[in-house]
Amino acid sequence: MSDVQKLKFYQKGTLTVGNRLVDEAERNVQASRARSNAITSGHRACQGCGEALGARYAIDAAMRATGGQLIAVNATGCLEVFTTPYPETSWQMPWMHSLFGNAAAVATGVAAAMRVTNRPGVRVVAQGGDGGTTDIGFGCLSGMFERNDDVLYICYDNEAYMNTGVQRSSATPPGARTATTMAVGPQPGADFGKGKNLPRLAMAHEIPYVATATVDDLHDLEAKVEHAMTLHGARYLHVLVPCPLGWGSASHDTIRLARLARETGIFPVFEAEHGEVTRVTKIRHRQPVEEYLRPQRRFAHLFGPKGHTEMLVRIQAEADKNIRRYGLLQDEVTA
Ligand SMILES: Cc1ncc(C[n+]2csc(CCOP(=O)(O)OP(=O)(O)O)c2C)c(N)n1
Ligand code: SF4
Repeated sequence: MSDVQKLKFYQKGTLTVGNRLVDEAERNVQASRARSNAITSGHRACQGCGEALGARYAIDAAMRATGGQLIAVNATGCLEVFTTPYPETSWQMPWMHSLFGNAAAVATGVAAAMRVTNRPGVRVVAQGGDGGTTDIGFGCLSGMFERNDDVLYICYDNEAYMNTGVQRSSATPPGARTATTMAVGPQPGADFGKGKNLPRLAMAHEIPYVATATVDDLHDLEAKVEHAMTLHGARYLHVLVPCPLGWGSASHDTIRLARLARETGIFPVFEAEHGEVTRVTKIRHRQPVEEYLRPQRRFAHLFGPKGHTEMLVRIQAEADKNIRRYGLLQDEVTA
């Protein structure tokens, strides 16, 4: 069988091509003890991908917090696809691909395996997109919360099923155009009054720690991951990660949009312990929602002469509700 191609899993060796083009002796492998980045260069995310940025900072922070004693379980989705095109991987850590909907259950199993094999120092992170988390994976996640399994679950929320062509998820905001919520009819885009607020659903389970973050404040994201790794039991981190492809935004606007989501009140940033909000990130320069919506083509139908002012008013009202609910303005007391 001399014509059978020998395949091994290699980490990518250069920025632009895979390790397959490098001599075998020069290839670097996955399990380097000297690794410094959980996701190394060479992955295939779109330019300006908020998910790649968020995952890199979150997992690196978890690696630091655990002295590298970390296993990651990854639901199917963009993050999994752009980091692990067979037979290559960008992960420089023990990393498992679960099914689309069962990352929380697989992570529970990994944590149990560490416990019964007497390796309590090895910690577990599960991660997935909003579709894998709020829709198909929600049952497994709720079970993980209810059992208080020792897992940090991180949802990278780009507000749609991006990997399969931008279909609506239950985290897609009202008014947003996706492949399944077209910009047609009297009220174009995704419906109002539908969808799930996962951070609040996680809080309802009264688990030890729930937090939200965005990729505009990476120190805050890192601090929340590090804090989460000091705790045991079920923990949930919901990170808003703009997606240039699905949002129709410029690659260089990823950080700006994440900041505007926070500064408009559309995405409240807070921490909660055992079901109670303990800290919020105040809005320093409050912005109207138009500032956030306008640079995104998924909301283009709301603007212009044939726009939908009444929908903008409703979206502003939702942001205002968040501001009141969490006390997001500088002079307000924490909710
Ligand atoms: C049971 C099942 N149904 C559908 C799919 C196809 N699928 C793979 S990834 C994906 C969308 C992932 O969306 P999300 O979880 O939001 O992550 P993103 O790609 O946006 O980061 C879908 C529908 C699948 N892999 N398994
Ligand atoms: S489609 Fe969106 S989430 Fe997926 S790699 Fe591109 S920018 Fe990132």
